[in-house]
Amino acid sequence: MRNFASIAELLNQDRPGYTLPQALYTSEEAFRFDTEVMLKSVWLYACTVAHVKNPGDFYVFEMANNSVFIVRGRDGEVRAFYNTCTHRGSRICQVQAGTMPRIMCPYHFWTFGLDGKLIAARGMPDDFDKGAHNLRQVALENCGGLLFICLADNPPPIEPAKQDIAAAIGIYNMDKLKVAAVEDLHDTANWKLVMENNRECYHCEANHPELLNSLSGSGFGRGNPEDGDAADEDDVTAQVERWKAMGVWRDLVEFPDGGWHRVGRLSLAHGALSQTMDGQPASRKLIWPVEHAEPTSVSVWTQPNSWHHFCCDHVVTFSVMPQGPDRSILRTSWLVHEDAVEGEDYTVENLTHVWKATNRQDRHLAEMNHAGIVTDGYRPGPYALEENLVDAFKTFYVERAKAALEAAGQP
Ligand code: 3BY
Ligand code: FES
Ligand code: FE
Repeated sequence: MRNFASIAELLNQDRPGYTLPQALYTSEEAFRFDTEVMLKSVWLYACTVAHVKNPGDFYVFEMANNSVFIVRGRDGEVRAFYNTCTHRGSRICQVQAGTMPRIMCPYHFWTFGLDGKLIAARGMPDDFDKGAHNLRQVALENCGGLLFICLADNPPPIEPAKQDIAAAIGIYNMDKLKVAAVEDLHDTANWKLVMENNRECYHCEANHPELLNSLSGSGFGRGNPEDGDAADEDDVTAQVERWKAMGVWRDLVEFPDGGWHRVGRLSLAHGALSQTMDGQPASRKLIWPVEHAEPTSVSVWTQPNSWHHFCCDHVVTFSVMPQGPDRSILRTSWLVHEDAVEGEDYTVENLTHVWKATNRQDRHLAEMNHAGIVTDGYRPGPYALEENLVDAFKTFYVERAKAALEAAGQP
């Protein structure tokens, strides 16, 4: 591994309760460190089981120089492989997503089973050992339908977060969903700023008219009477009782024990039943076990690169993929019931409207933030009280970064 002494020094300058030192957001070196060390030591959200619904379906996750594809095998298992051929290293999957009966490298047509085993390689010597040239597998875990990968040789433990996430979203049965729309937004901002922006609603009131139809401010959706949105305390208590009685309640947990997930059931504002412009479900086929819609969503946030909202009728899922010191991709996917028919049960326009608008507003905020941080005048600034989850993200980043350096013998 390269020497990252300068990064270790910057990490030691980090001040609790404040934003990071400038270079950790902006420098080429910090980006190399993030993508070569820090982000390889954690679980990264890639896509859902619905993105690879049938045997042969594949989906590509890209981070800086690394490209990994996720593919469903004939046995129904979902696996992840580096997107590089074991012959002379060509990239294999050339497009974002698709279906293939076998994995075939487009260069010299070495062919692999959907389980990564090399099946055919033309013109090799008699003593060629096919078994020694299977595709290189990447660790993958299925948390209730959300697929996480880890580029470490020895991934960190994923329990108990895995069970906890699965328990929270199991009622939405992701195996029965389909992807209705995907959008990639290219942000001219460091990935950590895209993430920090997601972890607070300090900016929401002034920036997100569409989202505020359904999302109440404080606590990311928990009704707060002072916001004049969701409901008053009594209503929230009554809602919780109702959802408990329906068997869909879920207590909020926030990054327990330095952990990497936050999950909870939240109230939607103004009685909205879904994150849509008119507050009505975007899809007529509900995806939760209750026959009618309720003003609530289960939301999942994971460190360091994802967040997800499970409404009664659809799921929106977000993955941040770092591409350069000031370039990040935000990939958003909208999922509906597999039986929902476009044009009849839902329209993509209505389904995607709120988050397409919100993502553009958030892109602008992250880009503005990055543009200010690169100036000579930037100094780490203090987090507001309601930016506690930005602080949690930053602290996770610093702690995991330090641990990864230490593990590599570079304390
Ligand atoms: O989607 C989210 O989780 C956060 C909450 C509020 C603003 N934001 C985009
Ligand atoms: Fe893949 Fe040659 S590099 S077949
Ligand atoms: Fe926002």
